Amino acid sequence: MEFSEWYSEILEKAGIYDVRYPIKGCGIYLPYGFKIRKYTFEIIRNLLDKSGHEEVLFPLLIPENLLAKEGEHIKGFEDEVYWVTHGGKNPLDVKLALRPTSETAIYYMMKLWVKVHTDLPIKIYQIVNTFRYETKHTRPLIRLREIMTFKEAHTAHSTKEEAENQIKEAISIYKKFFDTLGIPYLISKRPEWDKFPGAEYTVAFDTIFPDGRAMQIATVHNLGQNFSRTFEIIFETPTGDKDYAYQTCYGISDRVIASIIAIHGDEKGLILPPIVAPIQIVIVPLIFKEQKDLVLNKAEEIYKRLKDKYRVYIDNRDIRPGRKFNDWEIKGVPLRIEIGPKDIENKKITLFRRDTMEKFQVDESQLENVIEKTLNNIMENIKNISWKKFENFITIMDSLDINKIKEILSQRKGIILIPFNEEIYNEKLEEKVEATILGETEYKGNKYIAIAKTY
Ligand code: P5A
Repeated sequence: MEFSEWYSEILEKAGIYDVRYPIKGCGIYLPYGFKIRKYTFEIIRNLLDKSGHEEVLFPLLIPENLLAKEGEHIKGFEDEVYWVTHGGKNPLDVKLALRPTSETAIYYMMKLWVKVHTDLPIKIYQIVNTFRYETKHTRPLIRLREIMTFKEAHTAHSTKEEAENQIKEAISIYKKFFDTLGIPYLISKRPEWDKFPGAEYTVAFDTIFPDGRAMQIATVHNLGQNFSRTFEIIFETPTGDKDYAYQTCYGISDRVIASIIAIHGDEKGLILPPIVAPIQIVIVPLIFKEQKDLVLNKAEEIYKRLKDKYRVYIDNRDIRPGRKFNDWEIKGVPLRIEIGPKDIENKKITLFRRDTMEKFQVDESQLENVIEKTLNNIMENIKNISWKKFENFITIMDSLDINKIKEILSQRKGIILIPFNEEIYNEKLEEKVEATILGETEYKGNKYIAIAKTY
């Protein structure tokens, strides 16, 4: 089955996201999808909180004069901004933008917060919805017009070095985040023509979807003093001079959820990393008439043993076990416990793991140990598989061969790495290969230009 068809089907069948809302690029997180989102963004929240970031919440509306203040920035976004022009029937004095991102809102306030070097650094983030009138083909959770889960971090520092170190910290946070989810990535420095509007440079994380196309899943931007000059974020240095703050920002979005789905899933449905699975263990009682109570009591007993440590659910529906198995396989529940009269008699429990589709028995007394090991093992396994697939999608070439590149990109796709060479590193190359230059990257110790068909 073609990837995009599989993807649409899984969003619906697993109860993740409903695309039928009557606005293009906007959809609904259903309860199961919402929980995946919640656990996923809890991971990044923890990583940010632990590294000295503080969560804030800014207004959705940005007055036109603020949004337009930084020249490059507004040039980059002007075609994508939604405008609020009226309050009821009255035209507004100042048009208000629905934030496409929040630099201008946040940096206006930072000017008020920063006076001396001791007010720095500031490291804040918010998880909010943003709006971009995307003109490219919209796709659920991938290219949204209302980006429902936009995690944006913004920092300000008193030296250039500190801002540079912040970029390193942001990259290491995102690495940990994607590693925790088993999402493989290539990190590259975007070319000049593709950097974030208003940034000095942009570093991006790209993963590869099953159809071989690259997907930008995170970006980290060094803003230098561009915005601080425009927004007059000025501080007094230890020697009594004045300087503009050095700034960075970095963001991820719902694309992370799309990646979890796309990268780990198989033809049967989702395979969720246990850490984000809304249900980590489902208990399915195999009910036969005479022993109904015996089985249900056992299921309840096992549930009680596990519920404090795991997200467990007993599926008591009055339908055939086969249907239940199928439902939970589509939903990607990592581990299933089957409880039947025979097993109870033998003091055994039957486990099934979604990633390998293996069924095996354990002694009842060993249940907790085995579950802990198996869930860890599932995570390791899906991470290894996804990195293997990713690496199979990487083609290293020892020289620039336009025809070969085009051929690979039209068939297997993936990411092509060609040796870095300043002379060929320009927008013309994109036209020649009819693909996107992701940027310059280091791969296994060598420097390359990364090229791919992208989303
Ligand atoms: C960094 C955070 C920014 O907006 N400002 C604050 C900076 N960078 S960005 O690259 O433009 O966006 C950050 C990440 O958001 C994802 N993204 C999207 N996701 C879904 N739908 C969209 N229309 C969309 N546009 C951007 C990308 O993962 C991007 O890296």
